[in-house]
Amino acid sequence: MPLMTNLPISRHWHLFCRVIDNFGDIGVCWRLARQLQHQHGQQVTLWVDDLRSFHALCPALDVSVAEQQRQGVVIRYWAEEFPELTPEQTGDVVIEAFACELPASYITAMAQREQASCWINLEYLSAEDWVPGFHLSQSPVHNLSKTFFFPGFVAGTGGLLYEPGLANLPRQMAHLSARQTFLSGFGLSPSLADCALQISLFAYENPALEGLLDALQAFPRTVHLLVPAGRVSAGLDAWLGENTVAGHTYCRGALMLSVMPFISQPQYDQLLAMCDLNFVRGEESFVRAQMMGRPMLWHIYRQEEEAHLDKLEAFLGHYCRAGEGPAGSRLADAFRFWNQSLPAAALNDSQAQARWHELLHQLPVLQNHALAWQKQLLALGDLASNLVQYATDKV
Ligand code: TRH
Repeated sequence: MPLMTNLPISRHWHLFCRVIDNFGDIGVCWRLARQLQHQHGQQVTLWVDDLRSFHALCPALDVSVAEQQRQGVVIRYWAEEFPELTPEQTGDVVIEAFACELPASYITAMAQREQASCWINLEYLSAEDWVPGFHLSQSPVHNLSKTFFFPGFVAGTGGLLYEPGLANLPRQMAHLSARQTFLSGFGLSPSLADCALQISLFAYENPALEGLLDALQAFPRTVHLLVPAGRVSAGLDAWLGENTVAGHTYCRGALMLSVMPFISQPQYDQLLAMCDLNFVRGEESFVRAQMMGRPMLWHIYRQEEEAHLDKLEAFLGHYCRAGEGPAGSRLADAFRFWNQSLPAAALNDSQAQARWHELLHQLPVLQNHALAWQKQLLALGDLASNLVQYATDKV
């Protein structure tokens, strides 16, 4: 019997990524590029304007080389001066990530193709109600049409970015020996045997950090907090009263705090998978924790005029449904507190500490909730497959 394959016909995909700040833009694009290649057999070129940020997620990248191949994906440095491409050299499918605006010469070349490219603007993730209404909307540009493709949490959106097998990672990291081996790779050998909980922390600068650390220090059981170096590091140093160094563990009361370097994307996945609770941020780490079925608390990317708070509430409206009663509303309040939308003044220090402790005691319930939520998201199909299905129908 011939081997049946569901792979669609291989097209040439060009992904364009401008790194605005942090790691989310390239984090999404790099993951999508790999998935299109590995899972869907597509030929992928990723144009990116910041190889240094990319290198943090993918240490195998050579930042001094303008064109290279990594994990089956062609990576090209998107310099200010864009090379002249012939129409045939443009992509069959062209994705501009997060409205990054393609080079004018590239659009001109695309417009001269015999068979029109499928041109897609991949949008930022939002749980707001208007998203399904705008998903797959079209905008005419010259003689071309651009499609707005929205990831999302509900039917009628493009779903979320995750690959098959991701949900199995927590099981693989559940064994003590797997976690110890992982940590020893970063020079860390804390005593995990007596540790009740492991928590990862990835966040922006956050005024609520001090209260969280106070609460962990005072927790009745040992908590292991793992922190990749980054924007939260200064807050840790201030609280600890010393300059933290990656590869070291600091003990304060019940808190065992291990500092890690900024790790590669697959290693970060392992970290999320092994923790009982993950503090995540932005877009990509936020989605990873959800698609692994792990409890998480989100530090949302701040926007002008507090626009991010509407996005936070829209997400909480789905994630912490009213039907879940007081537990759901307490969980929503924890998100609000972490994002300062529930003002710190609303809770005094001991109330805030009691809330954190309550949340930690609730983790088994939150774990069940995370799995139920993951199941709901899985039903939407994954973003890369949804994109392939949409685009390959067109080209
Ligand atoms: O870095 P982020 O805050 O990214 C973004 C950007 O700021 C973007 O402009 C903004 O629009 C968006 O947020 C909302 O957070 P995010 O999205 O979680 O991306 C982080 C990436 O870094 C993700 O792919 C996981 C990865 N990562 C590692 O590879 N190693 C690490 O050690 C850590 C902590 C993260």
